[in-house]
Amino acid sequence: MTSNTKKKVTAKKYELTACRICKSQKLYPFLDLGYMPIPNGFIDKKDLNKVELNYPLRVCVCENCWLMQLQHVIPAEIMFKNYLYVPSTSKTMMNHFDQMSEETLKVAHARKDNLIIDIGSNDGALLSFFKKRGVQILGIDPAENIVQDANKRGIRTKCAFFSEEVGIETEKEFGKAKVITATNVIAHIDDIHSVIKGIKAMLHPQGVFVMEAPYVIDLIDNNEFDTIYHEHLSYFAIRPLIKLFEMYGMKVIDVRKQNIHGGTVRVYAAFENSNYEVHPRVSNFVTEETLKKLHLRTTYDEFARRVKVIKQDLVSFLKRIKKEGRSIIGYGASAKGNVLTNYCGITTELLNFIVDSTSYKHGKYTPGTHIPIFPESKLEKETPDYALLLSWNFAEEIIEKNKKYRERGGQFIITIPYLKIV
Ligand code: DWN
Repeated sequence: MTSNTKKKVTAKKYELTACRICKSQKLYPFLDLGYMPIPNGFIDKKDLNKVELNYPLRVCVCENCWLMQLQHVIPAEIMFKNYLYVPSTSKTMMNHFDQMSEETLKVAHARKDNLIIDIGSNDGALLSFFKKRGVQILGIDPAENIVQDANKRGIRTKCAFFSEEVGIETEKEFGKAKVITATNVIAHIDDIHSVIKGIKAMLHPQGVFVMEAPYVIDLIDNNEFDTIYHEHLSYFAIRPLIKLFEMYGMKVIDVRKQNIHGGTVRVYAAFENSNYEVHPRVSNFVTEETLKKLHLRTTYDEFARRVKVIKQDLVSFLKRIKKEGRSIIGYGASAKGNVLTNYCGITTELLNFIVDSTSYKHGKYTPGTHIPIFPESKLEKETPDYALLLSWNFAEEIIEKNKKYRERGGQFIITIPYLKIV
């Protein structure tokens, strides 16, 4: 393994002193995943010996509104200006976005001349389905490399970090939006109050804002600790989100559970004085969060204890089969996979390489652990004994597409919610 010179970064990152939503200073730290590089900081071969910036990855929970959140904030520019994650390589995600566009247009009673804005639009995967349904579209995303591609493919996209100011200028330029979407992005933004003010500025009085984010109950119940990384500043429950929208004269009108990314909530919000009724499902989520004891420290302490057991079980299993002379690779060069390998100290001493479907990542190396990334086609020619599924959230799709590898005797190692071999 190339020596990974861990440099602890002090400049520019900052430590949270108050809750991102309610500003309470009662923050309870409960899990420390150590210092590690940013989760999508894939490295070119020529840079392998350069010093890598490592940041603390510690989680706390606000004891006032019970928002789970990272204790340190890494500057967004470092993580998102040049971004290597795109959702469109997954059929599961594309089917999900297709269904989401259909559902949101129905909820908002949108017409063809209505504007739909997607915040954090990435490669335009979601907007492409809105465009197919004939409505006007606009993306907003900070990743210069991906925005360029999106515009080339006819997905009109502004390159910017979303904020109140960007919302105001976007409304002036494009008018009010009947639907504003934000999938896996609100959890990534530090100044969440600025974002909500920006959304208010762009939203039609009878419009809906729809956000998707991993659901904290699934994260805790399924031990999804590898979804805790520097990009994800907040880990949402519904109750703190209701409080956030109420601060700005908005209401959560519906919450619908989704199976993607290890368990996600699709949250609909609208202006308090709009025509939308609040669906009874909303209070069911709040009740469930009380039953799951999200308001007690022990819930988080118990989760942290399970994380340590999963790490021990996985590392000892991998070391044992390696000692028996078996070959092991990784499948899916995901951000969560980079957290798992860095937290567990899994390097090329255990995984020979990782295969991935994202062309941007081929030929690069994982941050911190420096494992080489190859196209999935490498598995057509080789049959390693085991593939550690680093993108377990796409287990069904990945296992299905690798029938031949499994017929040749290859087996998948799945770590979440507990270690199992399929
Ligand atoms: O919030 C975020 C989530 C939505 O996506 C972002 N901040 C970053 C990113 O996290 P991730 O990289 O853990 O997400 P995924 O979608 O779990 O990553 C999947 C990885 O697996 C991609 O690199 C593509 C790869 N993959 C593959 O190699 N073969 C995926 C599928 C479905 C496949 O068949």
